Amino acid sequence: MTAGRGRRRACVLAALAGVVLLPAMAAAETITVQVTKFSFVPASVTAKVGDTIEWVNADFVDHTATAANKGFDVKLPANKSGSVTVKKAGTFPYFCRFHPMMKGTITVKK
Ligand SMILES: [Cu+2]
Repeated sequence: MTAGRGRRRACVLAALAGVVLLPAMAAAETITVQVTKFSFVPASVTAKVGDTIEWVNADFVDHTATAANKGFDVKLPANKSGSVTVKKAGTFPYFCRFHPMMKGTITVKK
């Protein structure tokens, strides 16, 4: 009888710990990249799986953030923003389809 109650209390404590810890572990961030004067600033960003990369286009022309491996192709109209949520670890070079000299890199860690 007493042993059973003790085990149940341990289960409740474990469940409470899970409730407290999970939101902290799942917290995803948004990393902002400015698109200005035909360049990505900063050109290299580091993110974790689940984070969102947001590009804010401050230029008066359209740009894109297009992965070299075609994993994403985000349109960035003049004075607008666009974003992508990264789901895999790795290094992802990207460029602008309209101005291929515009280049950036997203490094995603687990
Ligand atoms: Cu461009």
